Amino acid sequence: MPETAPSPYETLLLDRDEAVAIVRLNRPDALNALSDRLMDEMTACLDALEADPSVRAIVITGSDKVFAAGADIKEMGPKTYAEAFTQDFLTRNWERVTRCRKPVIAAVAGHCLGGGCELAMMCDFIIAGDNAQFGQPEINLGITPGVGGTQRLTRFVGKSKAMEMVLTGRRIDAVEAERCGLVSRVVPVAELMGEAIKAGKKIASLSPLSVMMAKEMVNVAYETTLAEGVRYERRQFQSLFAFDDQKEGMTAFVEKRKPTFKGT
Ligand code: DAK
Repeated sequence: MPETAPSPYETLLLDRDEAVAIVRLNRPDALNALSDRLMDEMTACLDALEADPSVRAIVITGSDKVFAAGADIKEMGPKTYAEAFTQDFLTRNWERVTRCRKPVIAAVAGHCLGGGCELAMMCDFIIAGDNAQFGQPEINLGITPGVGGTQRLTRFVGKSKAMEMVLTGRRIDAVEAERCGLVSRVVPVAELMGEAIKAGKKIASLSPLSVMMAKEMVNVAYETTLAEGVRYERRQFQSLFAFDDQKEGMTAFVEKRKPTFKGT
């Protein structure tokens, strides 16, 4: 069972289950709307988790009913262009999760809208509860997605579905999200955290070196050509033979025992 320590954050709860850190968005009265403070705290929290060698995987989640209903509309509504531009509105603290070198799993139940959907898409993979609803409803507010919703969503689900979601604000349920590749799988909402933590623990039991490299390799697929990506993969793969963990993994297989990875 996760242990809950007193949270150093106002808008996040931080739990631990062995090597898995669980970051829970916690603004229930605002449906976990992603305020500037929340994103500042998310940035600080991820900095701390990355610096802690006992953390091997991170789960970001909300409640059973809402992951996040988007960026905080009440906070951003009154902003002027001059303020948004000079303060670098929302850029400064929104993309920390994309720079995480440790694996980050989004465990999504309920509403996952606007910036909430964009935050989930920044994670390495999404496990959805069967009540999850994904959408980019910004068009209803006279704006557009602003932190990846037109770009990551299009890469995940393809042009036609992304266009429909972005232009009409139509939401998709968990089944449709799995069918179009937005989420890795759907589980009953009561099992969501158990499944996400189990995935985190599996990752935590592996070599942190091959895990970190594998994450980088998959991410390169989104940034480069196929030929360049395959070349990058090959070089990274070859470099794994410099590590003790590769010898340990293969020796353990031959000796029919569980490997003990040391991250060296
Ligand atoms: N912001 C602020 N408050 C919100 C909120 C939000 N996004 N969503 C809900 N709330 C608040 C409601 O105002 C209400 O507060 P009180 O009236 O009780 O004070 C409370 O949460 C409960 O909400 P509802 O009464 O509306 O609850 P319902 O169950 O009836 O409806 C709903 C749930 C999720 C369907 C509905 O709340 C809703 O439609 N919410 C807004 C969804 C939305 O439009 N999301 C997109 C927001 S725009 C960027 C980074 C990020 C972004 C842009 C740029 N950069 C880095 C440049 C992101 C933009 C967005 O996400």
